[in-house]
This record gives sequence, structure tokens and C-alpha cells, in this order.
Amino acid sequence: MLIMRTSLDAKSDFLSGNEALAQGAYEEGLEVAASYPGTPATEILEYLSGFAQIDSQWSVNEKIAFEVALSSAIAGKRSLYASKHVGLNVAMDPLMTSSYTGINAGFIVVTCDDPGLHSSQNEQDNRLIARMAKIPLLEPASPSEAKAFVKEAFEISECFDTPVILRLTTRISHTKENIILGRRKESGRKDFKINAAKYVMVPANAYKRHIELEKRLTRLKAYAQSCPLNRIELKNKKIGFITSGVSYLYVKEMYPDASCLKLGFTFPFPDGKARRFAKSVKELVVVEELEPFLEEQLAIAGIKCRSKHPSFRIGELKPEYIPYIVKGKKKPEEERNARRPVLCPGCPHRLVFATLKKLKVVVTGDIGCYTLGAAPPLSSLHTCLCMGSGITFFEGFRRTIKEKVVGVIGDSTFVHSGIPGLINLSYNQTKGLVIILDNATTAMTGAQPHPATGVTIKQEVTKKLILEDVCVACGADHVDVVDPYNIKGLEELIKKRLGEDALSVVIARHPCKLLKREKSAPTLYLEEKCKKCYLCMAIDCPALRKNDDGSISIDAELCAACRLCVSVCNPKALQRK
Ligand SMILES: Cc1ncc(C[n+]2csc(CCOP(=O)(O)OP(=O)(O)O)c2C)c(N)n1
Repeated sequence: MLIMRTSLDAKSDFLSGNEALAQGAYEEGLEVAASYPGTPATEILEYLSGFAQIDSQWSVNEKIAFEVALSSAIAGKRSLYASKHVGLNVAMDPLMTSSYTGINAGFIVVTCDDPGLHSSQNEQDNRLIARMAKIPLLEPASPSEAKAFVKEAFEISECFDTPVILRLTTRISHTKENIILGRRKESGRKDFKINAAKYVMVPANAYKRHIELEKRLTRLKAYAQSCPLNRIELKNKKIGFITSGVSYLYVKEMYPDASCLKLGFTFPFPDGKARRFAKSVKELVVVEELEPFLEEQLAIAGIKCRSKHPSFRIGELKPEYIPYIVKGKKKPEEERNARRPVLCPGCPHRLVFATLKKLKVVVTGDIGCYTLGAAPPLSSLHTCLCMGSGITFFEGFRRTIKEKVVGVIGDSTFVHSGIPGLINLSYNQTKGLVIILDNATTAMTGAQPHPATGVTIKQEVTKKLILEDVCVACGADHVDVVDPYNIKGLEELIKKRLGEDALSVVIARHPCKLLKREKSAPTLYLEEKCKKCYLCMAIDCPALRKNDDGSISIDAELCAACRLCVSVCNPKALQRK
């Protein structure tokens, strides 16, 4: 639901780190915001879209979001890009050269990293990207700092003519804090002045801009030494911690009396301040999640510190682990006993995966709710790397193995990065079957609209992308639309297309069950007919339960009446009511 945030009704609000950052950006006169959904970053744009003064958009993918936001800044409006850590990989191309062009009005790049992989395909540390892209990096420790750091970020951006990376992690993005709300300042537009030497990155211009960039980094480094975001807290001098982001709060919790160099501005690294701090304490310990980023900066500056055990490069940090870092010990073994992932009852994806399992095909998958098709007992998605790879991996497998292969991809992911893959199949004369799992939303990240839903982030009706037409234009020989709830029809169609020497796309279209709960009578179970074969349990529906006496129960609350269990029950113990 879209909440319009036009007036200041309250003095404070209980906000997550993402919301606090967005509130800060609003107050600092942000005018343009662009993103593609991704946990843990999604709520930043959702919150911003509630402000009438901010031109917010879900872009088709992160590269586009980055370019829309950066170009708006160059054209003169304060702008913001936000994504999860892997989203920034998609935007790497413009990001790497944005430090050369610089900005005009302030431009903030928010990356929300996910140490511990709560909902991601990897746990890369994007602080390394800041260093590679030569862009200043700010790391708040809490939601209130996330808000305060936006102001600093805009000021640094405009003062040094550079994008600024603001890095949150899941714990900061999703932790809530009482946040003081302020009034919006109009930041004032900047005029755009034609300047090819600055904005046209051909080699001769880019070479000169690279020289400028190096000079800027020297000035930024000098600023980082005096910047109030980097502060020395001198207490007990026996041990001194250098830390940034949420790790600072963990240090405070475990060692409240220790001295700290609390870093908020971590690249370029304030080595002068670090050297001063190092001299004032007996032992120096760096506490940071994932990569030894600060530690490496200290090593470059020739400042000795205690290295964390390499086991701490993996997974999230917890306050209780800090004594292990202090003693140079290995991270304690963790049990990752997360809830077993399962598709929702009535999820249209389940019907497709049950069919693919029956047909015993190799399935190259992609990222979305449908990645859960990989989990037993369905076990019918066999690769998943990154967004868009469901189609491109299909090509590699199809050209390599003898078995039948099917590529699957969600509707939002198809628009994000699947379309070039489909063109590549057609252009390189690869035949076979791709299935687009079209549930009319970006379900995995909380049901955001995308171009094929015909609705914008502000819930306005817009031009709707017709997936069938796109597939034809990309070169598919056959494009069929089928409702996966028509289980027989779906199986017959897949079999038919698999048997042909053509490039086919099947769009399996049924809205996500969480978009609209349809009221339909739950499936019936007739125990007297049940042969206890448990084929029904192999579809992994949360509405079905095997009782201690061997019978089956159906949870009427959960049953979405998709009838998949009815279709697999040979003795007809499961029936349509
Ligand atoms: C580069 C990148 N951006 C964003 C994400 C977060 N994310 C994972 S899957 C997904 C899209 C899922 O939507 P869709 O393809 O429609 O599948 P559904 O979840 O609806 O089944 C998103 C945005 C990501 N993992 N990688």
C-alpha cells in the first residue's frame, strides 16, 4: 500500500535503518531516487515513494537505476541510488566511471550488504567496491546514524564533486530505532553546464579526469582525518578497538570501558588518525565483519594490529564473538538452523516444478521464489547463480549435455536481465524450451510491481510490457501462455514443446497467491480410499500433513485449492470438494 508522506504529523517515528536513511534523504532535499528491489535494501525506495516531492522509480534493473539517478544528479537534482550488495555488481559499469565524471548536485549510492546471507546468493563486502571505484565510503552504525550520515554524504558529494557510497548491512537496514523527524530543506537545484571534458568519457578526457580523481582522493583522505564521523573515544588504554558499522555497537556492548577509534568514513582511510590512536593504546584490535578491509588499510599504513582469524571472513559477526577476535581465536562453529524453505500453499510455481520433476528434465534456474523448487522433495531446479542466468545457463547446458534441459526464470527477473539471454539464444540458433514463471509480481522481495504489471512504484497505472510480444520480438519460434493450475494442459504443452526442434517460450501465468487470497473450498481427504503411497507428500505442500497414524490431514486455512495434490493422488483419496 502506498502511504503518502506529505506533512510532518509527528516529531519522531520508530523507523528501520532503511526508513531512517530515506527520511534523512527526504529532509536533505532529495529529488530523484531509483532502485531495483532486493533484500535488505527494498524499503528505502518504498519509503521514499511515499513523498510527493521525490521522483521515485523501480527501474528495470540496477544498471538502469544507477544511470537514471547519476544523470539526474549531473543534470542538477540531488539523487540517490539504492540496492542490495549484488545489485551494485549489475551497476558496476556506470559506477566505475562515475568517479571520473563526478556529479553536479549531490549523489548517494546506497549499498545494503548481507553478511550471513540472510537472503542472498553471496556475502560480498562492498567496501572493496568503494576502494576499487575510488569513491568515498561512509558506514553508519545504527538507524539514527544512517539518517545523520545522509546529510554528511550529500555535503561530501557536493563539496568534492563525487558520488558517495553509504553502506548499510542487514542488521542496520532492518533494526528499528526511535528517530527524530525534521523538516525538508530544499537543497536548491544546480545548473547543468555543458562540459564535454568532464561528462564525455572518451579516452583523452577520461585520462585527464583520472588525474583529477587521484587529486580528489588525496583531498578526501585529508578530510577523513579531521572528519567528525571518525572519532577517537579514549578510555581504558590496555586495549583499543578500531571498528566501523554495526561492529562498533557490538564492541561497546562487550567492552564498554575500552578505547575505540569509531570510523564512519572508512575510505579513503584516515591513517593519520589511526596512527595517533594506535600510539595511545597498548594493544590494537580491529573488529569488522567479512573482509579484513580496515586491517588491510592499517597494514598499508604500516600500523600493527591484531589480525582476526580468517574464519571471521565468513558470516555475520555477533557481540559474543568479539573476545575470540581479541584472543586471535577461530570463530565458534555456528549452526545455521534456518526454517526449511518451502513454496507457499497454492504457489503456481509448485505446479510447474512438480511437472518438470515428473518429466525428469535438467532445469537451469534463476533467482526468485521459484529457486525453492531446488529444495527436496521437489528437487527440480538444478542450477542458480545470479539474476538472468536461468536462460544463459540453459544455453550452455543445452549445447553441452544430452539430457533434456529446460530454463526457468521469473517475470521480474526476465525483464531485469533475461531478455538479452533470450535474444542470445535466438541469435546463436539455440533451440529448446524456456519457461517464464509469471506470477504478476516480484514476489521474493515482497511483491513490488515491474514493467509487465503495468503499475509504477507510486501505484500509478502505466504502459504494460506484454511478455508474449517481447518473446516473439526476441526471436522465439513459439510463445504459449498457460495457466499452471491447468495441470494437464501444462504437462502436455511442455512435452510437446520439448519434442520440437524450435526455440520455445512457455509463459506459465497465474498470480502469486499472496497478491489476492481467492476463497475456494479446500481439498477433501477420504481416508478409506487412501493407499498410503504418499505421492501427495512429494509435492511439498505446507497444507498437507502426515499424521502419526499414517493418514493425511489438510489444513483448511492453508489449502489454496490448487488441486495439485488431487492430480497426483491415484486412489482418489484427495478430491475436489
Ligand atoms: C542483482 C540482484 N538484484 C536483486 C536481487 C533480489 N531479488 C532476488 S530474486 C528477485 C526477483 C524475483 O522476482 P521474479 O523473478 O518475478 O520471481 P518471484 O519471486 O516472483 O517468483 C529479486 C529482486 C538479486 N538477488 N540480485
